[in-house]
Amino acid sequence: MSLTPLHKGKHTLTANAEQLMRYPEIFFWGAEKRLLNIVENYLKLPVAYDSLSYYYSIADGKDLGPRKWHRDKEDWKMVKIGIYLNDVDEYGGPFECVYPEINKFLHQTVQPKYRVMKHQELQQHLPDPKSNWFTSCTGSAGTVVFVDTAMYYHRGKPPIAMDRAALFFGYFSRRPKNPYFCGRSPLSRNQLHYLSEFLPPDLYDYVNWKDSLPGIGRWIPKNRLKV
Ligand SMILES: O=C(O)CCC(=O)C(=O)O
Ligand SMILES: [Fe+2]
Repeated sequence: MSLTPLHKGKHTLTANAEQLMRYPEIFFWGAEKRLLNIVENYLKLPVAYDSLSYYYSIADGKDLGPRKWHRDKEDWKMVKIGIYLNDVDEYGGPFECVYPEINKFLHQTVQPKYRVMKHQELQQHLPDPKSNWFTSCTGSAGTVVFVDTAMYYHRGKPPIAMDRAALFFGYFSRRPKNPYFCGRSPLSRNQLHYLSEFLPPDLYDYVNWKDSLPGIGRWIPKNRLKV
């Protein structure tokens, strides 16, 4: 992906549907039964697989978009599986997540709920900003991160030394709290139907979970994540 004039000034580039459809094996990787079982075990509910997003984060140090501390709004609990496509050190935009104790404190104190905060701002909410309050997931290319991005405050640290390429696969329950915030991947429902035809038949409902939403739920338009 190049920095054409169209991309200039953007902190994060994403792959579009056509680019993702060129490599369906990436989508299929996220539909592995072993991964779905891990997610189901955590959610204790039937799982929806919300496909994936590709983020290419430019080393511009800007504290914007998913680089601000936030919680994802799709469901009460969810799982994201992130994979780094290049080595990521502390200057290369590691994924970061607040520790459980502090996260609990933030749930109790931050208003409004789901408030999005720059690093400095979140620090002001902490009882002891100098304490160890988050984990930083540095790792080599191929590192895999499992995280509940709905329950836990998280961010991609703004990269300053090196661009960071990563994939994020999304999972939540089949009856998510906010269908409007689901479907973050650029793939259309038709493309998801098409891809799921190549999967074992018992996986069809994981991918096409929207088909079984009651009422108008399934017609709620996609709220594409803008980064
Ligand atoms: O780019 C990152 O590391 C953060 C991504 C993120 O917030 C998400 O996928 O929910
Ligand atoms: Fe997020």
